[in-house]
This record gives sequence, structure tokens and C-alpha cells, in this order.
Amino acid sequence: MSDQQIPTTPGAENPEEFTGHVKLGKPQTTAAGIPAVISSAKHILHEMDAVRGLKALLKLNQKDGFDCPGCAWPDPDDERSSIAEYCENGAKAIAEEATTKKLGSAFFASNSVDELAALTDYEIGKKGRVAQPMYLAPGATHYKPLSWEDAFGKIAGHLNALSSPDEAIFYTSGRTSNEAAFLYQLFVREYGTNNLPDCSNMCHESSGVALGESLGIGKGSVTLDDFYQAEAIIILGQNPGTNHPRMLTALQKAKDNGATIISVNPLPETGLLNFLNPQTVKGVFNIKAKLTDIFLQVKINGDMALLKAIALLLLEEEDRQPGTVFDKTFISENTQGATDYIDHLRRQNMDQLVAASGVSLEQIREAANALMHKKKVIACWAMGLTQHKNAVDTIKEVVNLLLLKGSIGKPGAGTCPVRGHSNVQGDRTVGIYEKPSARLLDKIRDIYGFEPPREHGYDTVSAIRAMRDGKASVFFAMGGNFLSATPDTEITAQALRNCALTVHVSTKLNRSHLVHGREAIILPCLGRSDQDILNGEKQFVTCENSMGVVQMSKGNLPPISADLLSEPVIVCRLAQATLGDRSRVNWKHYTQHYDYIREDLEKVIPGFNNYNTRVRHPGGFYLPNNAREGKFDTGSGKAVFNIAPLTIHPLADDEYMMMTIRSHDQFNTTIYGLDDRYRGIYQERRVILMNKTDIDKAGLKTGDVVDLVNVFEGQERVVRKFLVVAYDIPERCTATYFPEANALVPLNSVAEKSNTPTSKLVVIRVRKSL
Ligand SMILES: Nc1nc2c(c(=O)[nH]1)N[C@H]1C(S)=C(S)[C@@H](COP(=O)(O)OP(=O)(O)OC[C@H]3O[C@@H](n4cnc5c(=O)[nH]c(N)nc54)[C@H](O)[C@@H]3O)O[C@H]1N2
Ligand SMILES: Nc1nc2c(c(=O)[nH]1)N[C@H]1C(S)=C(S)[C@@H](COP(=O)(O)OP(=O)(O)OC[C@H]3O[C@@H](n4cnc5c(=O)[nH]c(N)nc54)[C@H](O)[C@@H]3O)O[C@H]1N2
Ligand SMILES: [Mo]
Repeated sequence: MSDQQIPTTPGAENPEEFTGHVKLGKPQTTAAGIPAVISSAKHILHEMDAVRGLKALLKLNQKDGFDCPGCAWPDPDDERSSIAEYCENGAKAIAEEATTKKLGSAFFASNSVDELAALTDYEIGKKGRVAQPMYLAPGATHYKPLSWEDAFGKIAGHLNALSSPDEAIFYTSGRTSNEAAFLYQLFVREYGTNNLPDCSNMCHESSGVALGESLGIGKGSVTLDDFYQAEAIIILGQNPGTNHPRMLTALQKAKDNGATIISVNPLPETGLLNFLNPQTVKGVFNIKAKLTDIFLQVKINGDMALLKAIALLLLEEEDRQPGTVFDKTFISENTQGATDYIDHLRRQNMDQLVAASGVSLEQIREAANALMHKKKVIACWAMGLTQHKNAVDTIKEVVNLLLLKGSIGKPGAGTCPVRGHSNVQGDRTVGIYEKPSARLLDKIRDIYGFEPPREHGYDTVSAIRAMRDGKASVFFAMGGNFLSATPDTEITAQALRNCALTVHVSTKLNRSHLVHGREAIILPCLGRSDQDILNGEKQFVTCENSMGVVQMSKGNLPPISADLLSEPVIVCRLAQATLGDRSRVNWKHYTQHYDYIREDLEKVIPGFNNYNTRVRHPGGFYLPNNAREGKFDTGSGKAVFNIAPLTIHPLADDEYMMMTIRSHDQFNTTIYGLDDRYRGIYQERRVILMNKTDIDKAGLKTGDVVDLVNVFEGQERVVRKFLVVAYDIPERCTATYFPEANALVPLNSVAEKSNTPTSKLVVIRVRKSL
């Protein structure tokens, strides 16, 4: 098979993978409960023996244990359930990572790269953990083992041969610990570039930009405790039942304390509707908690219109009874732009807002009434808001609503962008950013005595362009699965193939190892659950969760191979090999004990003072957060109202909006299984969810096999063989799974200001497969 034919997306090129049938059940109305417990056990026992499984689960999210490698939802500050502070999908993440299936030289000798690439992502992931460093020579068909020494030597050789450090790209996925991430950015900057794209560029970048500009801090402002005090919680564009299951426990508690919950989503997601907490007696006895009070089934990207409509209704009531709806004191003392924003609201046409949102006026009124006299409102959101062209403006519109209510910087209220990867927020805090602040660079210079580069580097989208266009030729990834996670899969594949060298620090085998540069290297690392011992002493690393709490994480399982290194040690050894005597950093010192890394990190990054002491306190510590305290570092010291236009999406008769979403059985590009239990879709992931009326109008029926086509800037993209499934989704809206449909997301279709691919709105046509 030639390079060009290696499948970059599973299924499209080799239809034998496509089962051609899907089993449909009724979408579930209740999340978690006993089926979730059974599912956890099944996944764990499939990958390891019961003793190892139990050992892992007993330490998961405990104060003396390790941080779940799943999502970034925080752990309770106070008491934690001693046996089960995790969720079904956390257990699956552990099963995936702590598997005892290992891939060594024998595996790679008997499986060529082409053969492995022909497998589905699901099959590739199930192969197991990479157990020793592997090297793919130019033109070779098989990966062969090499020593760590040789691996670092080869990478250093490539890096030092480039005509500019800017020809190398250093990607990070969000599982990397604070310690590893801090050292990584330090190495990359001493080497001489700010090319530090990360998964955040595809994830919450829009939240960071919007919150930074409006409130002066790119992170959310709430703590878990705020949930328990909130009067209303709005959840937009998020599917917590699947992606942040432990959030349901917090929502249930909020609800028990009297909060009203409003959900905004094109899909009636199971977890948002009802919840059975398997950790409680009620849950075990099947007494379910209804979570959502008001469900607003918006059209894809109808959020801006909906938010403006709600604000307009609040304004009308405020006009009738001044001072009863808006927090006038807060607005006048702490914000700027309110008058202009209110004028802007008055110019809105309610009929147009209603039509653009896809929600009836009656329901919008119900939501507005629910918020009318409440003073403590929390807004939560995730990818349904961030991955749109107007994402930054939409998130600012959420902030506008909170500002009108004075719902920021006080208990029970604020912003809650719910992060994805378990340490994606921490990685950014400690310096993984292609647009570093002058402050960070000055500090690095002062503490380490070298001058870091000042020019901004590539983010994820511009990194792909740079490799495609031959401007960068070494790609190094600290975790992640760049090929499958990024948009426009075929272009990314070409970009990676253009490289002289692609390197991945990885736990599991994935497709990015198989669509590679002229040479390729896999560096196998320890995962969260693995014991990490240096000089005979057990080490721990630290992570920051979605609410800014920094905690220790200490794996407890014996590593599956003696040939794995930890991420911090990999960075140090790579830095030593690459920079040699040129370096001003004592890398060796950092490989002796991670306390030494933290000692220096606190000198560079604000908020970490007494790091080693404070992080040893059970539960860790909160990083400072001005917005939480009602202080806004926006330049003017005020929170900023934003005025944004309403975006309407005109569609031709045969066009649809498509969002790419996660099933219940995956973690991003890692596919745990083929079922999406909550949505009632089993055994097939190549499906397109469509409204029944649209299916009828198009002359299709459930089970038809179709190809999906996108045309953007004159270029056609096609993914083949998807099964039509009738689903409760607004007309003209469709959904497919990430990453199967990524080949349809145009590289140039990005959010304004944040450059995030618009993975939740791709315009497609649907045509019957031949
Ligand atoms: N088990 C598990 N946990 C995970 C992950 C995983 O893959 N599996 N991934 C992790 C990561 S990195 C992240 S970023 C998070 C992702 O967490 P989510 O953001 O919850 O993930 P998505 O599946 O992308 O879901 C987006 C939700 O937004 C809705 N939506 C799509 N478009 C729109 C829109 O225009 N408006 C509105 N209002 N809603 C919309 C979809 O219907 C869906 O419910 O989860 C993290 N946790
Ligand atoms: N169409 C579409 N595309 C999307 C999205 C979408 O909603 N729709 N979501 C986007 C989002 S929100 C995100 S965050 C990105 C995710 O992008 P990535 O973070 O790049 O992708 P993951 O699938 O999370 O990466 C999984 C791989 O990480 C490696 N890994 C796991 N644990 C560790 C570890 O501890 N250390 C190391 N070194 N490696 C490890 C394993 O080899 C595994 O195969 O995808 C984005 N892409
Ligand atoms: Mo993410």
C-alpha cells in the first residue's frame, strides 16, 4: 500500500470495517444508575485482572490517590466517597490506561504500519500500551525497537539540523501534568520557539478569549460550593451525563438546595434530564432525580439568539418594575458598556430572535421568568458553544446575561466553562501557550538566565498549515492523537507526511503513530495510574481541575514495562540531548525529585507560592482568581458588556448543519466501545442523526447508507458510508460522531479570535451511497 492509500479515517477507504447495520434502542431517559456500574466493571475486567482493577479504582480521585485521566470536573473539597469517587466513564478511562496488554518489539515485528492503519480506531486502541521506544526508519514498513539514548539522539539530531527552531512544532494534549508541562515549555523556549499548540486550541480556547476580554481572566469563576448555593444554573452546549458525569451529582445537590436548572441543547441529552446516583441509596433503589426544569431545544448555533431573547424579556420586566430584575448597583460600579448593550437589546426584533433560536417564545418566556428575580445564576458550557465561528461572541453574550444579574464575583454565581482533559487548564497555567505573555517570558529570563523567543508561535490550525506548506518539518507531540483530533483529516495527514520526523510521547497506540513523517518515533510514557519512582522514592505530579484547584496525583499501579519513562524525565533527557552545554537549566536536578521542579515553577508562575507544602495538604489548594472576587483585570478594572450581531445561517434546500459530538463510549479519539447507550444507538459509529421530517423530505429512511459532503471555499470533502438514524433533533440540524466526521471540518473554518475549528457547525449535503 502506498503512503497515499493508508487510511487516515477509519471506514471511508475500507468499507469492510463498516458493519452496515446499527441497532437502535430507545434513547434512555435516565443517566447512571446500576447499568453504569455494570458497564464500568465490564470495561475494567476486559483489560486487567480484578485485583489490579480494584487497586486502581480505590485510589481514583482520592485525596491520596491519582487524578482521573478522564475529564477535568473537580473533586469535592470536603468528604469523598471512599469507594467510588469516580464515574462510569472514569472507570473506562482507567481500564483503557491501566490495561495489561502491552505492545513490544514482537508486536511491531509482526504488524506492519500499513496493516495497523487498516484497523479502526477502536481496534487500534484495544491493542494496548506501547511498552518500549519504537522507531520507524525512512521507507521502513515496520517499527523497530531502539534505546532511549538513541531515540533522544535522533530527535536532537533533527532539531539541531533545522535552519530555525520555528521549523519544529511541539503539541500538547491536556493530560500532561503541571510538572511535565512546565519543563516542556521551558525546553521548547530555550530551544528557541513558541510553537506550542495544544488541544485547548480546539477546545475551550474560545472561552479563554471571551472571558479574558470580558472579565479579565480566561478561566471560570465558580467553585463547587457555588453550585450548592446557586438559585439557577444554565447549561449550554454540554453533555455532562457522558462527558462530565460527576457534574450530575453536583447538579443534583444544587437542585436539592432549590436551584432551577435550564438546559440548552439541540439534543435532549439523557444525563441532563434525569439522574440516578449509583453512590446513593436512592440511586440504588431506582429513585431518579429529575435534573432539568426547563429544556430549550435550540437549533445548532441558535444560542446567541436565545440569549438575546431572554435578555430582552428581562429588560422589558426591568422597564416595568425598575430595580427588580437587573442588579443596578453591580452594573454601575463594576461594568462598562451597559447602556450601549441595553440600547442594542432594544433594537432586537423578538420574532427574528425566536426564529433564529428555534425555541418557541412561550418556552423562552418560561426561562426568562425562571431567571427574572433570581440573583445567583451560574452558567455552564462546553463544546456546543466553543466550536462555532461566533463562539467568542456567544460566550460573551452568556457573560452579558450574568452581568445584568450581577451574577459574578459572589457566592452561588458565576462562569463555569467545563474543561475537557483532566489537566488542560493546568497546562495553560504553567506556560503551554503559543502566545505567551511578556510577563511569563520575562520571568523565565530572570529565573533561568536565557532570553526566550518573543514572537508568537503556531496554534493547532496554523501548525497544520505550516507543515502542509513545508514551513515546519519536525512534529513532536506530548500525548494526544493529532491526526484524528484535528479538522480536515486528509490535509492534516498530508501535513504530517510532509515532516522529516514525527515523534509521539504516548501511552496507547493510536492513528497518529501510523500516519507519520519520513521517520517516526514513539516514546512510551507512564500514565496517571502508574507508580512513578525516582531514586527509590515514590513521586507524585500535580494537576489543576476546571475550578482552579491544584492537587497531587500519585499513581499506584506497577507499570506494565520497565522501559517506560515519566513525561518529566522524557523532557529533561530530550533537553539534555538537544541543548547540551548550551542550556542554562539544570535538567539533571529535575530528574532527581519532582519537588525540585515545583520549587522552580513557583518562582515563574504566579499563585503557586509554597507549592510543595500546600499541594501536600489533602485536597490541594485554589489558585487565585480575581473574577471570583469581583475584581476584573480588563485594563479598565470593569467587566465589559459586549455587543455582537445575530448570526443567521442560510441553507440551501438540500443543506444541513452538522455538529460532531462524542458518544457515551469514547474519550475523544479513544474509542472504548461501539455503543452510545444513552442515545440508544448500538454497534455502529458511522451514523448521522437527522430529524424525521428532514429524512422524509429528502426521500430517505432510517438505515439508508449515505455519503456526507461539505463544500468550503470551492473544495469538496466527502466521508462515505454513514447510516441514517431518525432522532429527536431540530429540523435542518444533524449530528455525527467525532472523529469519524472530522474529514468534513474545513481547516479554514474557524472561530473568530480563538481560531478554534468549527466542529459544531459544518454545512453538509447528504447523498445516497452508490
Ligand atoms: N467520557 C468522556 N468524557 C470526556 C470526553 C470524552 O470524549 N468522553 N472528552 C473531554 C473533553 S476534551 C471535552 S472538551 C469535554 C467535551 O464535553 P462536551 O462539550 O459535553 O462534548 P460534546 O460531545 O462535544 O458535546 C457537546 C454538546 O453540545 C451540544 N451542542 C452542539 N452544538 C450546539 C449548539 O450549537 N448549541 C448548543 N446549545 N448545544 C450544542 C451537543 O448536542 C452536545 O450535547 O468532555 C471531556 N470529557
Ligand atoms: N470534530 C471534532 N473534533 C474535535 C472535537 C470535537 O468535538 N469535534 N473536540 C476537540 C477537543 S475538545 C479536544 S480536547 C481534542 C483532543 O485532542 P487530543 O488531546 O490530541 O486527543 P485524545 O484523543 O484525547 O488523545 C488520546 C491519546 O493520548 C495518549 N495519551 C493518553 N494518556 C496519556 C498520558 O498520560 N500521557 C501521554 N503522553 N499520552 C497519553 C494516548 O496515546 C491516546 O491515544 O480534539 C478536538 N477535536
Ligand atoms: Mo477538549
